[in-house]
Amino acid sequence: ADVVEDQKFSLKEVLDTFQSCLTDNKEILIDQYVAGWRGLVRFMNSLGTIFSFISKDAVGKIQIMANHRKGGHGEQYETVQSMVKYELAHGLVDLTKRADHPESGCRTTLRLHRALRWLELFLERLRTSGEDGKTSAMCAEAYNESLAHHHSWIIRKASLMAFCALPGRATFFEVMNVGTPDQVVTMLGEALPLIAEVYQITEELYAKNNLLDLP
Ligand code: 1PX
Repeated sequence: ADVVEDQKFSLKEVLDTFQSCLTDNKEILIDQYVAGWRGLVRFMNSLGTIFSFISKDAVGKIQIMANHRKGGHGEQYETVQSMVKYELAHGLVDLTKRADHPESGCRTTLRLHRALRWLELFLERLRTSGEDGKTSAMCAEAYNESLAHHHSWIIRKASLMAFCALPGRATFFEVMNVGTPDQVVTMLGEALPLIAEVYQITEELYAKNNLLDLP
């Protein structure tokens, strides 16, 4: 059964899920956003156990968001916009230091949001890379331009080490299960603008509400 599931898994479906989180009036649906992350984590897990420390943290954050949705105030967590409004109005966010709300939706989403920027930069490099492009270098560059700014020295070291275990571009494209390298490049070209838009909308919302440095 596992083999069959693995065969069906395609990165295109995952990126489609991300795109579906954007509503007509540019709100971001948390269920779809979280589902997108679930799919990415599944993809990452298929690349090897060396990524499990990353996967563990991501799954924890995905779970926190799913719990908010399932909780008594779940409807307030329908979109990132409604979540920000609700949590700020009710003092549910630690704004300057970690205190009573270490699992606020706002700070948890901010972590995923920063990782989304890494994803955007990494996929853009993959898309424009040549046949002999080195995935580990692309991944490290994308990381250093984004998430690394928010990580401690030890996490940065561990992450850069893990990236070295990434398969080469050809294998990586195969694992995506999208088709030929040309089809992967086309798919990425279609998906990236929407990922960038989701990122941009969240970034502006967080900037407007002074939430970009939540502890
Ligand atoms: C075709 C490309 C698809 C690749 C899919 C890969 C999906 C990766 C999902 C990664 C999600 C990472 C979330 C990290 C959130 C975070 O920054 N957490 C840190 C801060 O949290 P805190 O609660 O303490 O404030 C936390 O310290 C993180 C710990 C784990 C290390 C995170 C390293 C992130 C590197 C992301 C690159 C993944 C590379 C996978 C290779 C495919």
